[in-house]
Amino acid sequence: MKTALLLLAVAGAALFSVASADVSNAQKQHDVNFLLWKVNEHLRDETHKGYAKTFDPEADTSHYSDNGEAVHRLMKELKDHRLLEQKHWFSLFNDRHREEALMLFDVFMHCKDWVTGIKLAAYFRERMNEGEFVYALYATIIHAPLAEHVVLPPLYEVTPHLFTNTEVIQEAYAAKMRQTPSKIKSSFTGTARNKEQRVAYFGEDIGMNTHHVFWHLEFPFWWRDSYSHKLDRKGENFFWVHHQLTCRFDAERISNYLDPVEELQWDKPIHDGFAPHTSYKYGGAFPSRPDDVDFEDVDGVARVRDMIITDSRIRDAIAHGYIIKEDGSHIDIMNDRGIDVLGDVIESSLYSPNSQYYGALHNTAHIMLGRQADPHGKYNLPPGVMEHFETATRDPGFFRLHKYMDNIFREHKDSLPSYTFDELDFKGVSVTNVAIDGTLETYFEDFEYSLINAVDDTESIEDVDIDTYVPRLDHKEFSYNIEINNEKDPDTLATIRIFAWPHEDNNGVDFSFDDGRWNAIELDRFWVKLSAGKNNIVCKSTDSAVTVHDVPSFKTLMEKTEAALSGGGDLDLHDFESATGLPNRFLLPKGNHNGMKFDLFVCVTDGAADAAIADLHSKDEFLHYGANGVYPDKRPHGYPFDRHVEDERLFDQVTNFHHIQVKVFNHGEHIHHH
Ligand SMILES: [Cu+2]
Repeated sequence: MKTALLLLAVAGAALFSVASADVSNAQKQHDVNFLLWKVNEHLRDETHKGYAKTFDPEADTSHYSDNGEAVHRLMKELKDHRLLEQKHWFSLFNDRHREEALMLFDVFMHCKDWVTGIKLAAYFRERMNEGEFVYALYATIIHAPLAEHVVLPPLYEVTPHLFTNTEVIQEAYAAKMRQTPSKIKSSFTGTARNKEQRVAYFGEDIGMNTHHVFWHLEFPFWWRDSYSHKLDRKGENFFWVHHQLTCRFDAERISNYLDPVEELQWDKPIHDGFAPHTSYKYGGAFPSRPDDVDFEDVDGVARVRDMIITDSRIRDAIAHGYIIKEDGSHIDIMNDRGIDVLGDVIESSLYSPNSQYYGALHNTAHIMLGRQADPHGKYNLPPGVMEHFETATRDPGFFRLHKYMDNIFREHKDSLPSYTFDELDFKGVSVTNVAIDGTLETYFEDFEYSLINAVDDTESIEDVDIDTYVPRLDHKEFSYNIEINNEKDPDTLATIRIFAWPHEDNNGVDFSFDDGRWNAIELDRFWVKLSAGKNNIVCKSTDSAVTVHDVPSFKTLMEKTEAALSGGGDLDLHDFESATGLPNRFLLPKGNHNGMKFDLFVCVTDGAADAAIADLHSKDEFLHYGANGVYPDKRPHGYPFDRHVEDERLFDQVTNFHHIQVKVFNHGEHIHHH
């Protein structure tokens, strides 16, 4: 049985915190469905329409935990006509856009009951920019205790423009005009002449894009604890989620006989250009970037020189082993906690102890890279793909930028002492065998999603089905079969950590142990209670704690909700409540025809010492990366491979670790449904 990597807080102080037992989960799901359905059109639910027309948000401030302070602020902006117009692009990295979206989020978070929340949502949906509205509502549903059981519809069906190629969207508009049901084929952006195209299935995967958006929604850089609570280990999570993307992307590249990613450098050309083939719903096409352009200063954002200064201040902190706070005092980073502070500094989030001095390397870098097509604003181009979490990973520059930051993190991790035998040893527990049941094999399968929310329509004409299908990487099911001998007491709590890394690079040269372990991909992490003597633990790939399953389609979600509402039945969508995690389909890198070699490690450590919360084993929640509460594992992410390894023989001597070599195959299988 799995234990949560993160547990939900039982109660929250702020938004929607008063339990309203009179509103069923099905009703809540209905409300959210209809608030997100065709967000660029007017509301379609009759009750919501009524709210939008007649509700006065400021009339009764007893519904708000802040006496209506947040709602007065937003209403003043609205009445003064200062808010961003509708039918205009929205970017979270635009300071004013973000400010407006967060004003709405703030209103929601101070609302004490569900019905008032829905009245507000209906009211502002008809009046605020659609992008701001969607962002604020998603953030609210994720963080608001009262919205706990609500499932957010797949983002690629709510705002399909940010996930779907322009050519496909154009065909969808044509199909709508002709009222012809259509299934349109989606292809990745480049051609075979572009080697980067071989790994486009990774960066352009709609599930991967959604994962990236959700992670940044769970751990927003703009988060203030006054919204409700502290986001535990936010900075370290920032490092870890992007580190895993970096390692996984490199494993995909090796699978496809490509060199690992090279890091971006501010004073060197950006080697790979990018043509996004993606357009805003409003505001034209995402800008392209040719190959080998030099970084230019971006007016109103930063000079290249500023980036280099920020970079060297951060590297100085790593070399010194401390961060200088705004008041001049020091925070020691030469310990397990250091990575968390450094993550806050590098992103930077509002948790950064000194953004005045250390800047906002990651966020500014995203904008810098996003603007290289029009750095001086001469052509009035909208923001680039790097300025949206939905689209950023499409650009190969994203992974180069993150490799650059990952190397800064590595500089810090490498400055910490290696783990010793005594630290790693779990005396009395040994892993006697590890085997894989089944084969490690990947394939592609077409996946269909609806574009109905991409196109304009009128209420008087019936919808026709307009779908697109796109190949997605997936793998066959397998299990880890782990034999553990326990000489300690029965019921000994143990943490099981499973990692794998590519054994050799694309030229067939073996990675050193120290480089290999830095590239380790986390496959699973969970807690078990060991019986005395022999234990045989079988753990399925489908249950991995680092992955999530596909959320049902928007249409299915609506059908299930309406059926539950009219039949009074239960709406059981529990499995989909957290969408934060890599798609389970991506658990294994693609591999190749000959079988790509991986070193797979199973590490069993002392669960009682690792646990940050009590009763770890009995918790059945499954909220990986989640946000509300304490992270259950005290160890740093990546433990025990997060620190540099001086002598790899140690990892053979520790009997509670076990290592096997496996191969991941891909035989070119592609399952079509058309
Ligand atoms: Cu990111």
